[in-house]
Amino acid sequence: MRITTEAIRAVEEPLDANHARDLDHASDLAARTGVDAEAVISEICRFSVAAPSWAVGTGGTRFGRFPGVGEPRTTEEKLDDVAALHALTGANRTVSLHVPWDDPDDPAALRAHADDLGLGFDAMNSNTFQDNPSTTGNGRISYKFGSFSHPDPVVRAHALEHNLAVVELGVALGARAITVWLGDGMNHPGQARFVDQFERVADGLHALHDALPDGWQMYTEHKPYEPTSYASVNPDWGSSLLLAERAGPKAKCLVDLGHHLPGTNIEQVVSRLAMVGRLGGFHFNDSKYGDDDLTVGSINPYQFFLVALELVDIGGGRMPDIGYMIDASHNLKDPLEDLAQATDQIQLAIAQALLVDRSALAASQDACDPALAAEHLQRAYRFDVRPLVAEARRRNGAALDPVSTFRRLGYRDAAVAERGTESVASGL
Ligand code: RM4
Ligand code: MN
Ligand code: MN
Repeated sequence: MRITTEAIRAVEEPLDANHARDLDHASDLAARTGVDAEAVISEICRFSVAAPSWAVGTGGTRFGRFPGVGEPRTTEEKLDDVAALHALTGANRTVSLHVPWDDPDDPAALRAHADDLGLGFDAMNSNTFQDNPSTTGNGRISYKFGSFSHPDPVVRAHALEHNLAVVELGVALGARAITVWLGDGMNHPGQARFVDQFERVADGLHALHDALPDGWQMYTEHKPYEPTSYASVNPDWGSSLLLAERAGPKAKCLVDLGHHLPGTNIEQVVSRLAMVGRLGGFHFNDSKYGDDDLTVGSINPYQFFLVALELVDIGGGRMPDIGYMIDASHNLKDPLEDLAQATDQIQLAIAQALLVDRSALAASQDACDPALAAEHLQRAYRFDVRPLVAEARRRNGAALDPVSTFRRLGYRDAAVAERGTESVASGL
């Protein structure tokens, strides 16, 4: 089933009158605080965030997985789901693949399918955190003790080969970036020398960097622990920056919002990386304890607003041109509903960040007046930007109310009819 603008409009017709009233009210309020609501709406219209192919199926934990129904059986069907999501949000124009969870036999056909759906391919993701017959030669090679950091050069060479194959696939699909998140590290103190592991990873990433086609970027993604319980080779933004610098100019750092130790000031991390020209992209999600992959904005919406504020600052009043991806896992919700909620939360935070009167904020900073600065932030954060975001979606041909409209359109029932109740999507 394809979701069309016409079908959305038909289902949402009863919402139109209230939406128009809410939009007028929000525009008036914005004008009174000196902000042009139109500028906010048009920036939200422009913004897009990639959907992760691994999150259109139900996620699991190490204690088990409770699959949903009508899950996509192939990468093509994952794209169909992302197209449905994009029809509802107007803001998921690309999909980020994860290889070999996605391992298309015919990349040209997959690209044609994406073209037909109006989708493009965002950063590719490699996977050397698991052994997989198609990448590790049916058990001949194992990443049990690391991939790029492994003491055995044969294993390291395989890890590089896999990453190069991911880039090659990305080229065929029209992608322009690869995200490298490694499970490498130590589960036990004394298992390896920190410096040896780091140097090997740095060498591997450097080799990958030098093989990147023109116009490509690579993103190094840090994470403090898991699957390593003692030390990850790339645990924090400082290490990520060192690795990116060692790799070369096409390497930048990716910030996954859930990959920080509790209490880390993520917006400051974002600022630092941007300051040195190495902020490459984001994996949006939210976190209570660790890498929980919870829905964006569901735990720390204020922190997320501050991150968006930093981004708008970096972009000089717009979202800067870097890689934006969602990285989430949903054990209980319908994955498409969760991704629609995540996208909505991202749009809301950007709209709030755009509502901050930047010159007034700068004046309060120069005047050493933190109380006034707080007034500016709170005024924007407490502003109900939902009508502005809904209007941006409507102008993009998408839904005022994505989740309700998704339900009314019966997309999941149609997917069950086509795919059955037993299908299990590859991924987490
Ligand atoms: C990791 C990390 C990567 C993601 C995998 C599935 O924790 O967030 O970005 O690709 O999970
Ligand atoms: Mn991630
Ligand atoms: Mn993660």
